Amino acid sequence: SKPVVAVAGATGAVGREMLKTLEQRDFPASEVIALASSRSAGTKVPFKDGELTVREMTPESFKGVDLALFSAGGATSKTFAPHAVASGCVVVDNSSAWRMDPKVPLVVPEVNPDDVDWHTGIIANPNCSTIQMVVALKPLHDAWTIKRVVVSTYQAVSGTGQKAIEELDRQVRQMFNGIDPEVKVYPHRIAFNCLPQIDVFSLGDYTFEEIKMIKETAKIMGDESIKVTATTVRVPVFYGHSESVNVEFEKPVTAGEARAVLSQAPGVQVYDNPGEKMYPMPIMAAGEDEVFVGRIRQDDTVDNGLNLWIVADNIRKGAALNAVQIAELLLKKGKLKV
Ligand code: A2P
Ligand code: 11C
Repeated sequence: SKPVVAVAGATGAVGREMLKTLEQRDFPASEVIALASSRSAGTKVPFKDGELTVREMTPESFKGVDLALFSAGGATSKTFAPHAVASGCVVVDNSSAWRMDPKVPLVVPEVNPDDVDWHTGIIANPNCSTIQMVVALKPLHDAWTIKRVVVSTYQAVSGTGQKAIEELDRQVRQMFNGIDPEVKVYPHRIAFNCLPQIDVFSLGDYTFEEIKMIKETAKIMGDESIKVTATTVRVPVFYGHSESVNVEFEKPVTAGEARAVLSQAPGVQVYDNPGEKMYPMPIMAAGEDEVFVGRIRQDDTVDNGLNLWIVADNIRKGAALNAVQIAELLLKKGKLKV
C-alpha cells in the first residue's frame, strides 16, 4: 500500500515546493497532509487540482503517517522530529538540526545513496549550497581525487525563506518610490547590495553557512581528507544560488576531461560555451532540477587546478527536490520503516 506523507512547514517557501515536487514526480502517496504552525491552521495550500487544508503541527500529528518531509526550521525539527519517529514515521529533515549527528545520514542521492541504509528514523537533507557543490564535485573526485576546494557563493534570498523574498521585493519598490527601505530580515539592506554574512558568525569568524559547507561536504563525500574553505555571500537574486569553485586535484586533469566527465554525471548539466556567451545563471536555473556547470577552465597557478561556476535552484535541488529524491530512494530500497 502507498505511504501516508506529511509535509511539515507546508506554508513555507520550501514546503510549498515539496508539495509541488511530490505532485510533479507523481510520488505514490495514499494521502498528503499539510502541517504548519497554529498561525496558519485552517488556511489552504495548493496541491494537484485542488488544495490541502493546513493543520497545526502537534506531537500527535504523525500517528498513521509513514513519511514526513520537514522544512519548518531547526528548532521546530528538534522538537517534532523525535515525536514523528516515535510514531513510526521516517523523517527527511531539511533543517540543519540533525545533519552532523553521527546517527543521522546526510544524503544527496547522486552522491551517497547507500547512506540511507543505516538510518534510524531521521535522514538529513544537506544545506542548499552544499548540495549543488557536491553533485558537481563527486564525479571529479572519483576521477582525479580532490585535495582542496575554495568556494565563494552568490546566494539567493529565497534560501532564507518567504519573508526574505518579500523583503527584497519590498525594498526594491520602496527605493524606486524614493522611500527609505525597511530592513527587517537581514542585518543590512539586501536590495542593490551584497552581504558577506549568511547565518550567524561561528567558529574562527566563519559564518555558520560556511561551516556547514565545510563539514557537510566531508560527511556526504565520506572523505575527511578533502579540505574546503568557503566565503558565503547573499546577493539580491530571488531564486538560484551560484558558486565560484576552485579545485585542486591529486592527479593531472584538463578542462576538456573534466567537461567530459561532468557531461555524463547524474543530475549535472554542462552549460559551457564561452564563444557563444553560454554559461549558467540563476535566471536559467530557477525552476529546473539540474545542477548547471560552466566556465570550466584550468587554474595554472597550482598543480592540477580547475575553476568551475556552479548554479542550481536552491529551493528545488537545494531543498525540496533533494528531499523528495531521498524519499523515492527510501521507497525503492524498502527503507520506509524505522
Ligand atoms: P507558518 O506559516 O504557520 O509560520 P519559511 O522557511 O518560508 O519561513 O517557512 C517556514 C515554515 O515552517 C512555515 O511553513 C511555518 O509555518 C513553519 N513553522 C515555523 N514554526 C513552526 C512551528 N512552531 N510549528 C510548525 N510549523 C512551523
Ligand atoms: C541560505 N543555505 O541560502 C541557506 C538556507 O541550513 O538549511 C538553508 C539553511 C540550512 O540561506
